[in-house]
Amino acid sequence: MGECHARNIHFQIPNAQVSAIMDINPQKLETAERTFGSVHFCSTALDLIHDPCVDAVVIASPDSTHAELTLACLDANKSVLCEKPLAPTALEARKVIEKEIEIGRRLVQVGFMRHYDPAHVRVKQSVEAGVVGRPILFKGFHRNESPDPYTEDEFSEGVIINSAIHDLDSCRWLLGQEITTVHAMGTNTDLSLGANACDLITIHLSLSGGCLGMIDTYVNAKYGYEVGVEIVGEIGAIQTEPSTGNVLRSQRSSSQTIHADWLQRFEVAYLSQLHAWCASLDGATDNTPTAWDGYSSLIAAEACVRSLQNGTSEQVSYGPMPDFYAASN
Ligand code: ISE
Repeated sequence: MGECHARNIHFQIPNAQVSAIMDINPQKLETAERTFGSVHFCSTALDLIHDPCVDAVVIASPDSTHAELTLACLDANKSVLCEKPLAPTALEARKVIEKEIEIGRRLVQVGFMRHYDPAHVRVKQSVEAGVVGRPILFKGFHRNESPDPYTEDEFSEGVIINSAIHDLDSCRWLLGQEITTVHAMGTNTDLSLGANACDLITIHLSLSGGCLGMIDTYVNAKYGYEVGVEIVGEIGAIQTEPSTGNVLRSQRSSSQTIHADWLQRFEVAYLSQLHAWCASLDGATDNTPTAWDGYSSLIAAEACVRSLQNGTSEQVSYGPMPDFYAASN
């Protein structure tokens, strides 16, 4: 992800450039040197954050480091685009919110890039324009070709906190409602992952505006990468269009390619996300996903983890959204 963001910033965004890079992988650093030339190569993330030539920071490090590094950026008074999840736990995400409010300026954007995917944006605009009437059902599907290399013990939690968190965020964002109850179920389709590793997770939800939701996140789909949503309303329904490649006709059949991964599927969204982030650094008013979105999605995701573990429906309770975040929601 870091490489994708760095290339986009350096080569696609006017008035922005990569000035420093930190990566624990020496091979990535060699590639970066060839790609970006004379940037500062920092040996620690903190060195990069405090480097005077750095105005703003993109965090694409392992999930467990996100909150700690975001807080370091806030301490240095630097804006940050942090990949999801904002933190390994909602408790740590709360610290980010408290720090940002204490500073009194929006400095954190969370990498929920679906907010910049044209198909998702069209669905949101249509729903807001009342085209389907009052929304009554959200349906989301999310397929990864193969799972991340989690251990069996942390597998199911990883699927929820790292993958399904996008679906939980989409649901909140597209409907403009908060998730109030979740019920998650999981199954293992591949014993080589360990019998307790749920590579298919379904989540049923209810939302504050009376809408219901159903999500399936299947991280071992083998055929490719796909994400989509449908919103059913009282007088209509709208879906994201299938995002596939050109139609190939051959040997009396026709076929379409399917994306391999999120980098292909969300190529346009990743770039638009950076455009919006950089514009917000220049003072543009923005609607970008906030630390509150990062926190709320983690609260919902943790409720899903509890639900999966206990076989229960779980209440989701965030507490009231601080006024500080109201303007952008
Ligand atoms: C990955 O980390 C992402 O963020 C992708 O957008 C998501 O679709 C995938 O499931 C995650 O593993």
